[in-house]
Amino acid sequence: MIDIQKIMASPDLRRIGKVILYRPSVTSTNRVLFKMAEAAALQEGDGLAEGTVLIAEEQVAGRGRLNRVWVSPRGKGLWFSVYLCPELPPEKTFLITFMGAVAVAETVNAEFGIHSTIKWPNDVLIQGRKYCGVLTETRVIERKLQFAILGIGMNLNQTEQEITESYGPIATSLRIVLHRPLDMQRLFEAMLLQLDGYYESLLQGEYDRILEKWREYATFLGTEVTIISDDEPHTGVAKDIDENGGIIIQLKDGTERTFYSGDLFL
Ligand code: BT5
Repeated sequence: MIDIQKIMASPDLRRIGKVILYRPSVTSTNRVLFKMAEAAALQEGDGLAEGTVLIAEEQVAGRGRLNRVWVSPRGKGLWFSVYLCPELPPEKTFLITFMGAVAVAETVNAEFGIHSTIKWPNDVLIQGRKYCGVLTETRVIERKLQFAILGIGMNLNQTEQEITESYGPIATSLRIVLHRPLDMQRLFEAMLLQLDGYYESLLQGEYDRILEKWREYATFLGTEVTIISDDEPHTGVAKDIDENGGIIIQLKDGTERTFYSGDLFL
């Protein structure tokens, strides 16, 4: 369904997408690529080029944060992962997730002239409904990041019925928003180009470029939100993100609290 040779031959890609592995069906692209990266670290295999992408037509055990399920039906979306080895302090790996979300929002908005927004920490939404989730998994040894697997799942071609049957009105697909089926090849290629560009910024230490873009899309900043963290709801105004990607919320009693995990309700 996707001509990976054509993308790999693109002269514009520096790292991400120079090597693309394609599988009809996997458990989870994150899981499979993580295992490949571990094997490469132990030098069991032939090594793995930084920026290698693994894309699958379907995932039978796609996952979200906290081992939640990420539903990834065959041919209905882009389900892929990228192998990255940036020199980054472990507490800055949130930038990889942010970079992924920004690249998705930017690509989709430019391709289709629509307005994606980002919801902390890892969702991309249209009209308030989630069509993309990002999951970064890392291997850290002695406080050093060995590698990161950036996983991106984008709902493209599910119908309204298929989406609402699975998740209700909180989710959507680009097909629902655009009222037409999507050309995966074109979108995937455009996605990898954006990612490759932002990854170069990350490697150059241009964290502000990523953070500024992220804030631009994070339209919930400055609005009242509820975060459920450790099973406790907290309501207040989302002020900003801190230097380690935590969300700073001014609670109703006027105090500010920073959360590093949780689910945000807008
Ligand atoms: C995420 O987790 O949003 C991260 C999703 C990352 C998926 C990619 S696909 C390629 C790579 N390989 C993987 O195995 N994973 C990555 P989280 O914020 O925890 O959201 C998970 C929640 O989103 C679930 O509990 C469901 O409520 C909902 N959900 C599941 N599948 C969905 C889908 N296809 N579209 C929208 N929402 C979904």
